[in-house]
Amino acid sequence: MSAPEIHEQSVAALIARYLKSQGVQRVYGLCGGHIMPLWMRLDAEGIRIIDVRDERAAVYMAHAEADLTGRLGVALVTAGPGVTNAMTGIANAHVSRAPVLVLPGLPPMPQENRGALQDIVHTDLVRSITRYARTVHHADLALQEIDEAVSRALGQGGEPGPVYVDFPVDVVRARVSAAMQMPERFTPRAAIEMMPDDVSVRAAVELLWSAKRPLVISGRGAKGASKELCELLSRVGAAYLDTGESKGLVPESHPSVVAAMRGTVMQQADVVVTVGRRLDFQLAYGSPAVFGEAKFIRIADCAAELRDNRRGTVEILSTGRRALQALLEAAGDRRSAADASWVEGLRAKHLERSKKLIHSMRDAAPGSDGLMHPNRVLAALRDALPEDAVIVAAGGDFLSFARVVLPAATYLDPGSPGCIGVGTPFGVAASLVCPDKTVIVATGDGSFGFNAMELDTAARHQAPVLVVVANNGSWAIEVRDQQETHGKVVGTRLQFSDHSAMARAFGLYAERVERAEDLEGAIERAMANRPALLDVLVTPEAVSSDAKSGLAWVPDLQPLSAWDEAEQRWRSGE
Ligand SMILES: Cc1ncc(C[n+]2csc(CCOP(=O)(O)OP(=O)(O)O)c2C)c(N)n1
Ligand SMILES: [Mg+2]
Repeated sequence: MSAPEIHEQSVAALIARYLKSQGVQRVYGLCGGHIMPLWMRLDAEGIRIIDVRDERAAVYMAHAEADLTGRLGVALVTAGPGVTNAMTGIANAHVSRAPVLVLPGLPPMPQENRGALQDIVHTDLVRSITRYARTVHHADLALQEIDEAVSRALGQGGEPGPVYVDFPVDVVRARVSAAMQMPERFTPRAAIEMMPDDVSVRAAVELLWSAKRPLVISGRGAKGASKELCELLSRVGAAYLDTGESKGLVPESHPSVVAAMRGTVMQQADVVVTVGRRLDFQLAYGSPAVFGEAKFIRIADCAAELRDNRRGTVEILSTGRRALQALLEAAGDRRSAADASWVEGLRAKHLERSKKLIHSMRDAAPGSDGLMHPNRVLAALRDALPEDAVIVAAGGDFLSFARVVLPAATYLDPGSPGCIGVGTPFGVAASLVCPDKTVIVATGDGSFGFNAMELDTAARHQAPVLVVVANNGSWAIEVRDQQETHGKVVGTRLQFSDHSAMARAFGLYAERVERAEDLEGAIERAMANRPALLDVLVTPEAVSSDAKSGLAWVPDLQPLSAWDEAEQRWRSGE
């Protein structure tokens, strides 16, 4: 018997129409019989299928799409190994709180638990790394289930993040009764905005406007609140630190930006406001060992960002933008007690350090191996990139260098999950989502290897991305840790492989760059011929700030050596 036709009223057709009604334009996936009915119906609805070379990359791409658009990202993966391959992507989205819908297939129900092809109980695997993980056994419930999953992914009523709904393929082919195709299911929900309560807002204003050394730190939950954030910083006269989750919200020209004084400002602030930001390892878990006696004001639209690690003197459960608006309104023209000279002093030092760094990058000395310093590559990229470029950074040492110096109006990196292979998939998706912007991936060679095959996806879909590989022939940050902590280098060196040859094999424009003086021309040619790759030889001897800080050896109490020592002293009552 030949395979049945996929009917207009089938679960597959209705899910495709549902996704279309939600504004989904692209789905990232890797084919397989268990998902083919849905795949074909998505195509029939005009939803573009970006077919990738590993399911993990499909989820990374859906994640990047979600981060860049603020809307749902969708990945379609087949049963069994399709799902297990996707799991790193799902876990990454889980920690990053990215709204991603993962749609896999399952063997038909009559073959369940009989040793069917690709038969694994997926939901048990993904439950702990998703907001919702269900198998749908009845066609009539398909729309309801997927609608619930999408709402949860978008954080409507909880923390946003990945969700998972799978369907045995016989259910995907089955028809949904006309009655259960309720039109309400196809109406996209408006984004839910949570308003802050007046009592908390007044308490926050009292605390913040009385602070002498106020500091504001933003994260995921501050997205969309750029205007309000800038206004609050100006009105309060606060210092500001961004984090990878929310780069670009406050322009570098704003007098509150003191990024190069991160450590100092964290120690000196007396009131710290977190806007949609977890106090995770990047912020020393908010520990008094690092933040001293500072009081916290926590603003967030979900529990994870509201009170993790430190309670706030004031905690405001609200959409970030709404809370900031309410603070500004409640404060009226009240004068801030902030010590203007404190912020001005930090800002002056920040500018001095940043200027010095940018200036010195161009002349950064090569290693004893004669290979150029990674900062030479980054300086050349800085010069060539438009201000609104989308930057994707990944790597060990190279991420540490790139994070600090590349312009970051829009910026993606492995974030707190530290998932270093995301570069190329994030970049491919970004270049499809933002075709009018220049998208570059700045990646270490080790990190690049994980998903290097996605160059093929870039070529097939003509995704106009430029991948720049900092080729130091090693997992350099780990090499240094071995040298300094263990006195022996083992299993951390790679080859100086020719990644440009590999890229050309997939049909990309690519060059290998060995000398600093060739960078400018190579970048210009690559930019004009995207998708493109530059394989730039750099010295593994360059020591990044992450290497110096002790991040690589993973101290017991805190992520960085200095914070770890401070934490030990504080805990022992010294
Ligand atoms: C998936 C994953 N595997 C391993 C690690 C550990 N790790 C962190 S940085 C790093 C080295 C990265 O090497 P590369 O991308 O070449 O950058 P480099 O340090 O050489 O500049 C490794 C192995 C990780 N964070 N994530
Ligand atoms: Mg490397």
